[in-house]
Amino acid sequence: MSRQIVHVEIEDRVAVVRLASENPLNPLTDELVDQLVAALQRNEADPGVHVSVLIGSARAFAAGADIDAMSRLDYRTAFALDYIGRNWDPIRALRKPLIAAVGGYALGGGCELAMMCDIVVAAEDASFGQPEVRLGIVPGAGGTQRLPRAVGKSAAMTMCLTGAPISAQEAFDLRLVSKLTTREALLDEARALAQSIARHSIPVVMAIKESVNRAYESSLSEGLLFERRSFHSGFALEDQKEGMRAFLERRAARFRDA
Ligand code: CO8
Repeated sequence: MSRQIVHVEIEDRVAVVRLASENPLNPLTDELVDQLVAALQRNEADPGVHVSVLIGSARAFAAGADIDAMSRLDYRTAFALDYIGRNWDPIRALRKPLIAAVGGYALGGGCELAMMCDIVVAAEDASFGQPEVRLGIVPGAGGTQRLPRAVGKSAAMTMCLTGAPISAQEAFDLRLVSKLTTREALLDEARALAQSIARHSIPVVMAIKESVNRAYESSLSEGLLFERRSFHSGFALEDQKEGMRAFLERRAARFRDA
């Protein structure tokens, strides 16, 4: 049996998923990503988990793909085995919210992994970068696609073309990060945010994630139609009745699916 390098703790409907490779820089080896995906898929299937928080080590969220393994890769193998697609695409398919709590390095695939999450919280010591150009490759897990959507073309081009990292403060100013905190408070802040989501009705939370993601995948009119239908279907839920009744009765909602 392989050693466990991804650890999960569940409390109050929030799962904290910790990347804990032997190398504290958390190179994204196949072993690490396979275990990460397995953990996230278990959370997805667990009705006791509403939100996951992904965190790395004291030194790094993740310092990118495993350069040692990539140095031996050829085109035939990369294509035939669907390198990256094979074990990264399932992360994209997750329907429950995933929050990245980034401290230390988030480079290459590490930055891309953070961007695959729904919300990014960062500690002041975090740095984000797409250094692939310095290794003679193109980013391969969304760096050229999610980064411009997050920070705009000019900043994304600068990061991808120079390979130079940006600080947590710069990432916050560019809106790559939505909350900046101290290193000590990183996990507590991310967990508090997760809990404030987890107390809501889970089918509604999942429908909202699905609808926001549509904004990246469709035209405005298609996205608005998708949202409208999702909104209409919400009236079939018991939790809609409870949420509105609770408001009118001036009390806290007791959602069935919270
Ligand atoms: N892969 C493999 N090993 C790594 C990696 C990595 N990404 N990063 C660091 N290491 C290893 C080093 O080789 C070294 O090993 P050893 O102790 O055996 O010599 C050990 O970790 C410590 O590293 P450093 O001595 O370099 O530590 P420093 O504190 O001096 O520097 C840095 C830390 C700045 C993070 C530095 O290690 C670094 O620049 N790392 C590489 C960062 C990088 O280029 N990342 C991008 C990789 S390419 C990529 O991610 C493509 C994305 C594709 C999608 C993802 C698919 C999985």
